[in-house]
Amino acid sequence: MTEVKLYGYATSPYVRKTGCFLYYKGIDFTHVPVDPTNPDKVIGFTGKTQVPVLEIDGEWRHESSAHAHWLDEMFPSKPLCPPEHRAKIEEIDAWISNNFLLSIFRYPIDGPDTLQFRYRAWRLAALLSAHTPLPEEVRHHWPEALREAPFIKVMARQMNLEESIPDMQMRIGIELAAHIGEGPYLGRLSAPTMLDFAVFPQVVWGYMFGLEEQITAAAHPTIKAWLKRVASHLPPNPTLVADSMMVQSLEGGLK
Ligand SMILES: N[C@@H](CCC(=O)N[C@@H](CS)C(=O)NCC(=O)O)C(=O)O
Repeated sequence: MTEVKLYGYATSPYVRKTGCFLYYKGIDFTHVPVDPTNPDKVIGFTGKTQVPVLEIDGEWRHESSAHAHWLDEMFPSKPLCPPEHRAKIEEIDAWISNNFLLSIFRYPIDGPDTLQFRYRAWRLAALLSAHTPLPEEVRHHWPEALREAPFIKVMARQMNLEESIPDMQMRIGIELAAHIGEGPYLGRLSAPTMLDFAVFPQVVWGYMFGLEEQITAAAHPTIKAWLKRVASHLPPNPTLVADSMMVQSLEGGLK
């Protein structure tokens, strides 16, 4: 039987994305948690500190979007990128990578040092600790650690920091709704693809794991209807965060 492993921490949107690819395809896999403060211990074999790492029968690869294509080669049923839609999928995937996913890291770059930011960062450290326990001292300084993370500083160079954070969030919400359009799935496609699974877990996980009170994006009727459709293809917790840390159900958030 094919052995599939996904190395990474669930606080990474890219790890959650590859995780949803696997869940959608119904592939049996092992999630191997990685401690972001000591990644070498588990993924030292890659020569890098980057997650996610997907391993299939001893061969491993980086890059979440590349994982979708590799999984389609290895497990063709339920394609994440059907060849007939490849051009459209690549175009929207570039928007997801260069706008939607990057925007998740904006707040630690130049957001104000509010109590809300600190609570969020501390909760992220708690969610990590459920898999790879972090020392109390490290957890306490997680807000500062996020602001100083070298890979987040690299991401900052790819963003337009002239645009205010509220304007960026508003623009990305509008662009997401436009990419869904009449649906039923992103790109107006008739079945879910890698695009839906790249976005979906990021929109819902904060509600499920104590980072936000509401699924904020679900305030938009087009996005809410799309979230319900995508959720129907995934397990109740498709995020890779430990079940024990769940505080609100996805089903409840989408009522
Ligand atoms: N383009 C990559 C981005 C992966 C990425 O940036 N992962 C972050 C975690 S969110 C990471 O591993 N950062 C630590 C590092 O690069 O050392 C992908 O899609 O897989």
